[in-house]
Amino acid sequence: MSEQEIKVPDLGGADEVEVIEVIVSAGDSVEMEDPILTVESDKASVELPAPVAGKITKVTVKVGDKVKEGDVVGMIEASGESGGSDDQEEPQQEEKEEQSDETPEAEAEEKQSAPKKKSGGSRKETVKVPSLDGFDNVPVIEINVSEGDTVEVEDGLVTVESDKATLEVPSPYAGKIEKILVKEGDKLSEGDDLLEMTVEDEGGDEEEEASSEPAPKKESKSEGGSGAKPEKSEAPQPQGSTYEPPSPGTKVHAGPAVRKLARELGADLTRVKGSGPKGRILKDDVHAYVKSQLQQAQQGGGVATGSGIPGVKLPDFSQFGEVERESMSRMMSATATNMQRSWLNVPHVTQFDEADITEMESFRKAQKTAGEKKGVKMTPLPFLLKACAAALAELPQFNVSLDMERKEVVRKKYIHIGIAVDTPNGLMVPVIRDVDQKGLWELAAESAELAQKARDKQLKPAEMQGACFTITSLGGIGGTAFTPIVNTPEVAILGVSKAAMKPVWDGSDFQPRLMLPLSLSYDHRAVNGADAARFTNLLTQLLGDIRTLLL
Ligand code: CAO
Repeated sequence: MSEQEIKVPDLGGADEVEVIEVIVSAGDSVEMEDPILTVESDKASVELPAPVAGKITKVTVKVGDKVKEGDVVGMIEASGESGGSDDQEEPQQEEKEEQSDETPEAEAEEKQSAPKKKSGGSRKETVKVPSLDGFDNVPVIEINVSEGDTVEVEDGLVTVESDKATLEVPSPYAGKIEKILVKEGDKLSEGDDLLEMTVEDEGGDEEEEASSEPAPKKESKSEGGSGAKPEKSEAPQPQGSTYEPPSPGTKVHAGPAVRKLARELGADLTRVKGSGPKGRILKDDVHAYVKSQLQQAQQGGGVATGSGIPGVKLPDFSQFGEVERESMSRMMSATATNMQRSWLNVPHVTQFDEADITEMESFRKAQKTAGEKKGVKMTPLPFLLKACAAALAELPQFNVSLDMERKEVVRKKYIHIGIAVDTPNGLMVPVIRDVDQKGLWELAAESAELAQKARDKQLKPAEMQGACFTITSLGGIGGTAFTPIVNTPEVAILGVSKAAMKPVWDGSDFQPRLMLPLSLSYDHRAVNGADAARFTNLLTQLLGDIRTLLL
């Protein structure tokens, strides 16, 4: 076991490059060639490999540091049989030197394949693979052009990827793609034929197009700041760390290992938010993105997730006045998610009606003394619970849930009803079981007890589960109507507003009647409008003559 320095190898001509990702930490075990760091020049993102298999004992650089060939970036304790450090480093170094020795030849070859001076007209050119930053036999992962396309100098032709870097081969000419000579998966080396082009000559004695400095066009270049010099200026070079995503114009800032991971997991990098320096996408970002997508898909039952609805962009509110921020409570954030899920998944319709509760209210008020004896307050809620239970029994299409994955309707043989309770911590919905089997006093006592438990944060999870339907009453507060959001996977919810005295025509006269506004929101996939009107109709009959609740 011997400790050795990890040095920056030949950087394919770049002088100084920036460390954009530190992949390992002290204590990590690595195999030979496992990536240690990612560095980025204005040409490419490259992962620096472990020179030997072993344990990292020290990392001496951090993100943002500039390094050059020969710099020590850390220490590694070589494991067992992988042998002496020098033996391991040497061949690699030689290999690199061989590659850099080849560079002048490559340059010469590129110059040969660069456009020649012409005095007008067009000519055929075979575009060859330029120097690939020392890489050989690298597979084509993407062909960015089609036959017949017109391209400009520097437009990306194909993307190749070694296990260390992703490189885009730019066009050395402006012209038309005649024939593509490679396909995805082909392995390319410097000098291989790539494609044939018809190149338009602008004529005159102008300089060769390809001799001009390639204009920066990729994110890794435009962000600059690396201080790395272009490898060569004579001919266009492969552009590193680029990937042409499906949506045109979207740029992705990620290293080869991250791209590889994203491809393996099927993640679209254009949708992943980078948390690295300059918004660079890291492996953790890809993992987090995939995890969130899976969670959303599971929670949403595969419906309406990934709907592509653009998020709401927030302005800088402080430009309008003083603001302060506070974290959402867990309950607020859970409610927000539930509301949004329901709103996006359920086609909502709200049916409005009014019930004449004049008699019901006289009866309720007459129970005041009895209530005091029992220690229970009789509010309109128990009557609403009883009426809804009767309506659910009469119109069982409201007592269902939809299983869209299996294309099944789940019919419930029980009647449990949730009641929305306004608490200082947010909205909670305890559930009263078997409402159809309980009397008004029992319902009054149970709803008061559950509402109190909700306010005291004493509800158990089981007390908030299993509802078939929900009642949300704002009657004690005010308002004439509202459009409640269905508490999925239920298919309907009854909103109740404040009862008010109104003149009601009885056929010969206007009579003062206490009218209770009802707002029934329903999932239009499960319930049709006629049934919704029947449901509220039935409620108004039951509440209008509470004797019918006994039938
Ligand atoms: N019209 C007129 N008065 C009404 C009424 C109505 N529809 N509903 C209740 N009232 C009266 C009650 O009779 C009571 O008056 P008295 O004290 O004079 O008898 C008063 O309003 C307060 O009632 P309450 O709210 O204490 O009791 P409740 O059984 O009607 O409601 C509960 C219980 C838990 C539903 C309620 O307290 C609550 O939290 N409501 C808010 C629910 C909510 O926030 N929904 C919105 C969800 S969507 O964001």
